[in-house]
Amino acid sequence: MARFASVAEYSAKHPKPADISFAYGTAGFRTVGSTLESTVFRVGLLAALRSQSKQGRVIGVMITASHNPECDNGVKLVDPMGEMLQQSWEGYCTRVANAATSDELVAALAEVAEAEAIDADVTPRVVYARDTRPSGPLLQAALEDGLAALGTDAVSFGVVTTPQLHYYVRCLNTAGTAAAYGEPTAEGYFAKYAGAYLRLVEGKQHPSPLHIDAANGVGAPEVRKLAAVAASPYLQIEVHNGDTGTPGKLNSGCGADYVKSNQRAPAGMVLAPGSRYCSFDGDADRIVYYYADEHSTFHLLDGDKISTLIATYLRDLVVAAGVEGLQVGVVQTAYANGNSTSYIKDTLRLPTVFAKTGVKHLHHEAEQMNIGVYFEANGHGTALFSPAAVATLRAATPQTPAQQDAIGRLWALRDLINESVGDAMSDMLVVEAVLACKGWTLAQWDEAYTDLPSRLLKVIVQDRAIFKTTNAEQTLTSPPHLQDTVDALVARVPRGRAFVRPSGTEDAVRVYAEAATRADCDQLAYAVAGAVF
Ligand code: NG1
Ligand code: ZN
Repeated sequence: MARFASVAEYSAKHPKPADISFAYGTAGFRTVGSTLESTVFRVGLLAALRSQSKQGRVIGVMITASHNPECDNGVKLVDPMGEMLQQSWEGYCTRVANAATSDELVAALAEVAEAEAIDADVTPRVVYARDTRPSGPLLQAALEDGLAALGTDAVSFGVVTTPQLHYYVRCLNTAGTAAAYGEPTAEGYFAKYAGAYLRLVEGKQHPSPLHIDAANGVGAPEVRKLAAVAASPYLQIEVHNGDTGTPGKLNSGCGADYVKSNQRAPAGMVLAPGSRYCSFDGDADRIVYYYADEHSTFHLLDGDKISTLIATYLRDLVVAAGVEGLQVGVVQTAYANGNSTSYIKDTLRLPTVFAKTGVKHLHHEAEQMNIGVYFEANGHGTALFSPAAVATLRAATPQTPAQQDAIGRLWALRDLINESVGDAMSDMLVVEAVLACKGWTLAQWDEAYTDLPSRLLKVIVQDRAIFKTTNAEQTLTSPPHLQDTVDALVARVPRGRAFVRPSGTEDAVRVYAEAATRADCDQLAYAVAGAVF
């Protein structure tokens, strides 16, 4: 197997820990950073094979553990259009990561090469980046060995956000085509999004400064660069939790996941009534907004609120544009608050579907729509314009200045949205633009609907593999009869809803419940958790 001749030698530098098995899940590989060296090395090998299987198109590798604690790390592959790795390759990743010896590793690689009929003469092309985690440099070095072992043409983008890497991959693979996405450089990224934002807000009132909790992660320096490129009174930001240099601070008591899970302001931020606040997560692919009312009560505007805001604005523009054939739809997961779903269906009158947890599933559903908005409740999402929608817009002939304005805004919104993946910076600009266009405060945005009280619990079980679901993860098919118990508990509570699913990123089972009142909701959540345990 001449093509893998160097693998054993490189692999000896990155031995697999004997007692750990790795699994490529919803977020790639993710676990304690110090245990991941062999896995990241092997992801380098897989990225090279993936690129060869795509005739040398550029594949991305991102080293990050997102909102997880600083000691964790992770790695995931990015496919040519900037989307998550095709699901059929996840099994290869898991097999290759778990090969016990160099011989087994080479055999596992050979199996992939054969199954995918990979042409060894194609030069693999890979780009990679990492977040600010302390384990990042060592893992990056392991990745570089994996890439070198297969003679990869590889380029590092250094320390950037996850969505920036996705953007670069898409730009590189679409350069020179009709679908060219942008310049594959930091300048290109900032210029594209800042430019589209300024087109949308021009002539509107200047917004007050936006306070950003950057989770002490890579979003902090990057959003400062974005604001500098925009250099405009329309984008005044104040970055909080922007310390990427002090060990232990990443995601600690701050960031989008903390704010969403705890329903409270992050460390280091005192909310002044009337001001606007948002939090990124550690790799800046999630965002949530929040504010304090005049009684200093905290209000969260999560992914569901962001998705309904964007869907509302898109729907308004589609109507104003007077163009036949454009249709906005919304994709949610079972974690979407029940009142957001009712609002989309009954008030906005837009089609909505549920997908399984994990953005790749939402992305896939949104691709089936004409204009698809998708968000997880935790703030991870974006919107997609289908080729059909783009063709319709291109062919549109406005009859009035108002129609022309609406069509121009739809184009600007499309440019402002990172279509490859959910992106905190791009989503932030979309929200800011919609608020500026509507002249809304966060409280006015929040008026659309009131969240039902909800509770998310994590239950540690002996074997989460016995928990199997169907119906976009809302119904258990195993263990036997547990779903009947959940149904009976739900039936007792007005507006009750609950489901149980195994986590794809942690060794735990998640229980979600909502109900008309906080007391009923909590009682339901704990009763279901008790049944699971
Ligand atoms: P799991 O661990 O499968 O629940 C979590 C999030 C997902 C998604 C992934 C990837 C919740 C309840 N779950 O998945 O939405 O973001 O991590 O990061 O927020
Ligand atoms: Zn993230």
